[in-house]
Amino acid sequence: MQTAKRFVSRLTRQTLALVLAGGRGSRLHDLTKWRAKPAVPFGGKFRIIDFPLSNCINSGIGQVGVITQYKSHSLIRHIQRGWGFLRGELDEFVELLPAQQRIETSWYEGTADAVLQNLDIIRSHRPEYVLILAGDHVYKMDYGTMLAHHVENDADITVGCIEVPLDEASAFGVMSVDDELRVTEFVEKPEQPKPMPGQPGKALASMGIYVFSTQVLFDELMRDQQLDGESSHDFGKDIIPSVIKRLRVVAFPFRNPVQNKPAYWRDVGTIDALWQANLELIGISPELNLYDSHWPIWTYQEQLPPAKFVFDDDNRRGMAVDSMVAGGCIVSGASVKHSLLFSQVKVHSFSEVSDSVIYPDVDIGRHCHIRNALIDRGCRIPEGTRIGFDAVEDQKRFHVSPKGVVLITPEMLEQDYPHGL
Ligand code: ADQ
Ligand code: ADP
Repeated sequence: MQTAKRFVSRLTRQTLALVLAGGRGSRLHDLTKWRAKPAVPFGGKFRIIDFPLSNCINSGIGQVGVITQYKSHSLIRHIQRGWGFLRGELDEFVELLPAQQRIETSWYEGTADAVLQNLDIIRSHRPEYVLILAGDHVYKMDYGTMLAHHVENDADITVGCIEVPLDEASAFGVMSVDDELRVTEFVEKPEQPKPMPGQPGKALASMGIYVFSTQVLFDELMRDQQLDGESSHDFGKDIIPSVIKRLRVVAFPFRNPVQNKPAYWRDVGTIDALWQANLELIGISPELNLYDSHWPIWTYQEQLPPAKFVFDDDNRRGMAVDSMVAGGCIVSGASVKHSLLFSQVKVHSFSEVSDSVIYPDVDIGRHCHIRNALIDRGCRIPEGTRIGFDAVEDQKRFHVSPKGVVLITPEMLEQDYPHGL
């Protein structure tokens, strides 16, 4: 046991993690108009990127680069404020690697190009392994196990994978493996994904996370660079499919060892998925447990006073049930049900909020009735507003998702962004 632990901790110390955090996440509509998807708030006090970053730290990987591109201001600020606690003198860091046009003049193209642009920085850290991660997935995973799998299987590249329903599989890289988990086929976003043998309703999807032995990464990036015009310089589209026959590419199935089923992993890429994944956290034993002290999710948060639930001047109760409420919130003479309130949300008298996700600094005026909503940071909901009761009305001002979640942003309310940034 001790030997196994030492083996893994040696591997994690020899690893540089690169979190790709530049994607636009366009299916999140106006939520990603001003911020990159990894900066989208999640879980009451976190941003999505806190999950892969916390996974790194909890796995013992202290060397982390975050590659940013699209609308990175909010993301950069979050990381600078929240992730500066690592010990530089112990060679631990979370380093920001913005698009710097380090090579030639190109802006980052695909994900492989984003890594190539930072090759000199990667080289300077002299890692044995490079762990490529996506900045926009919510899950808790011990990357040490994946690294051990990579080394024990003598792999050149290891691809994290998870079973997904066949009808959702065309959103992913879909792979086939042999009995020893060697990847025999990899098709990026196939129109007709192949089911897993013996499991007609499932496909094996790539999680878009990879362990590369460092020299293999360098060789393949250089090879891909030569293919200008024929390659979009993307790991999923170009690099992985092109190396299956030449190199030893191994799959690492991400499973929950205790329950022996695929582990919790969400690409909260749509308004519906984001709303649902947030509300799922409220249940008594959600699949994603944020209260697990063995796997803390780190983040930046201002120092805030406790949430309070108060009687208003007319002795009307302020309450929240079946809900999660972050610091600095005040619910006064209003009722909140099955909802998630991020920090500093105010709900005023006579209002009712249910089945909703409310991002930080939102003010809900008196006599509002709100359900099935996702309200973006800083919105001031005017007195008497009704949301979630009449889709035709809602659609005139807001965005209504296919499953009927109403997305509201300050712009839709014709309000300025409030915190003067
Ligand atoms: P997608 O998620 O569609 O598929 P992509 O949009 O390239 O792939 O995003 C991958 C990650 O890289 C995201 O975290 C994104 O934010 C980031 N990113 C994208 N372009 C970037 C750039 N130029 N600079 C920096 N960061 C960038 C991938 C794989 C699939 C796999 C799914 C799993 O290609 O095979 O199934 O992830 O979600
Ligand atoms: P924050 O980190 O404060 O949550 P956001 O992620 O909400 O910031 O937004 C990212 C950046 O976009 C911030 O700098 C914010 O000021 C800016 N922004 C957001 N909405 C608007 C808007 N409607 N007009 C101009 N700038 C905006």
